[in-house]
Amino acid sequence: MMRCRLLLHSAVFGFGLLISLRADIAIHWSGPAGEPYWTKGDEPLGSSFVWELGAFKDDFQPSRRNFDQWAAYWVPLDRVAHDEVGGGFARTTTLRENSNPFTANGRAYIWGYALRGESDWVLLKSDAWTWPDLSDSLSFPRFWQAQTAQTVVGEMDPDGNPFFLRTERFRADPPRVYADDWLTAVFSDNDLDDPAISEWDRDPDGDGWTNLVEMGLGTNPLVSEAERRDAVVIAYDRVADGHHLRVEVKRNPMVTARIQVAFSVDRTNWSTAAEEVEILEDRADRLVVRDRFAIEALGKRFARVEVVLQD
Ligand SMILES: [Ca+2]
Repeated sequence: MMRCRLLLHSAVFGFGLLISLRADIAIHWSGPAGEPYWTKGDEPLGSSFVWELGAFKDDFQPSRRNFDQWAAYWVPLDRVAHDEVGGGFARTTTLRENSNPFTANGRAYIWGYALRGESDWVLLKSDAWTWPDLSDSLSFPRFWQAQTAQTVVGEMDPDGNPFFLRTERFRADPPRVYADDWLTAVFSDNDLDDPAISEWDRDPDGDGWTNLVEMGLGTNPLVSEAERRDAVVIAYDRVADGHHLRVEVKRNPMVTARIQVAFSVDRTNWSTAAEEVEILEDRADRLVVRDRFAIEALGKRFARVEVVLQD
């Protein structure tokens, strides 16, 4: 009797261990190497073309008619630059949670798009590309290959002649890009190799704004422009108890950086807390805040815009 109970315990333990080992599922996703990948203008895709594996949240169904809304619903799980030498792309990533929109049996897509220049896009889907159910101990790794997919936009010619995939061109913004991709898009390879130019805290155009700030506000880090004068506007709002600083910031809607405004009385201690900073407008392309304290109450007040890198 005693022996039987022990066996049962070890069996339960073994089952629990099996589930925890299966909780992460590998997804291998790729487009074949050595094939011609072309832009709509019949140019070979370069390394500023990226491929993302992801899904659309809120059950959004991407189509040619609603292309201008894709970026708002898109959530990437993984991304890779196009291999302009070998052609194609290949990555292995891991699904760790069935969080929205990577819900069990939900549809996966591969979206390829140009980081700069024209909006050249390819969107691939397949009935077989559904997210694994991580609670199912029998889920298995996925192998998703572009040549087995259908195009939502873009043209595919499975025999690879004259092209394997060709993009389509849209008048719409691509999804938000990550910080490192912004660097790749705005700096040349030589600049990227030179930390004195392309590190986040550098200011190659000498306008007093670091590269990090230029990214967050969507200005050009290599050209000191007049347009930046309205990238940050500081004004006063007259409220009952006096004058309150109002700061309006143009945000770069294409990047994942966080933008916030901090206030200070001594330029040493800065606060972004809600007790001091009232958010008046919080949009992808614009942030407007107001100081909760009147200048008259504190004597003086300073404001600064902070750009914080995010994954
Ligand atoms: Ca600068």
